[in-house]
Amino acid sequence: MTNFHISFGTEVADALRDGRPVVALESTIVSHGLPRPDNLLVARQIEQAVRDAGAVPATIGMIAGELIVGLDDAQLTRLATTDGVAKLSVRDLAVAAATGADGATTVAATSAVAASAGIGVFATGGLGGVHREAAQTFDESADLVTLARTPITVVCAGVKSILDVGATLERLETLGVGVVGYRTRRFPGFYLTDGGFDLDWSVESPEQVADVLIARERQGGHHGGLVVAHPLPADEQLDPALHDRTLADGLARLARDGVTGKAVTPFLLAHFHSATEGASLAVNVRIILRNADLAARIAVAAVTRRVAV
Ligand code: PSU
Ligand code: MN
Repeated sequence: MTNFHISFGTEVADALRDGRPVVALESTIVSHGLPRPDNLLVARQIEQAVRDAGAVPATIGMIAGELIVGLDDAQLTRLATTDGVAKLSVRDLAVAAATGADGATTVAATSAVAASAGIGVFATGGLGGVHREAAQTFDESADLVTLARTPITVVCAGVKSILDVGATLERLETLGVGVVGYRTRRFPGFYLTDGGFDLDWSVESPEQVADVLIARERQGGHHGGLVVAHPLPADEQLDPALHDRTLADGLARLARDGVTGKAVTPFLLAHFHSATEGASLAVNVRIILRNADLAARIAVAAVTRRVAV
């Protein structure tokens, strides 16, 4: 049963029918989060990382108004290389479908569609969150409120340090979204290993995440999303001094250029990629590939445990 009209890639449809592990992947990082031409290559590498760890990748996006779970290579190429691909949050999905748009799904939209399609694990880079200045602008990503009502496990490297990390953690708490560190009690800051805040819980293995998922299921239907925060090892993070300089400069440009709304996140990411001459891009790619690998191992463990219990 699905709430959206969804078309499935053949491989994903087969895997879901057979109860094999599947990992959802978003397309906004491909169309809006990473520069061309790397974006398409990285999109394929992410899928390969999921496969290498034993699961089937289901990259989600919209082609000519059709919501697709498991884009094929031609469709992925179209979203990665065409101008005018819309950035779709949950609220955009119906209008985009009705108008026949091409669109890439954010964490929020990907989570909603994946859960609706029966996929329980999702890998991304960093979650959207509360923007700095949100007290004035009210700019808080719909990723947060969507996770409050969507039963899915999102593997991410925390939230980007371009956001207000502390406020984001507070909102996740209010919204009832579970947050566990993967082998850490510190919430990661995406480019940075340590985002500066403590976590209440940590898990040690994919099997332990699977145990959490089984417990949630047995406790009934009141659970929404679960964030598995997976930091980069400290020796792989972006140089913190370079990070701080780039962020200060990016925020100043944001204010100067009057960038607002859904353009904020892509603007700051693009600024990082150009200002660090690719260093942040390399870090960004590492984050996503590591998260894809961990998400796949969680999906495998969840399938194995469920058969075992
Ligand atoms: N993290 C990344 N790159 C991205 C995003 C997150 O490393 O491109 C995208 C995700 O799709 C996320 C979105 O859902 O940015 C958040 O945008 P906004 O702040 O407008 O909600
Ligand atoms: Mn926003």
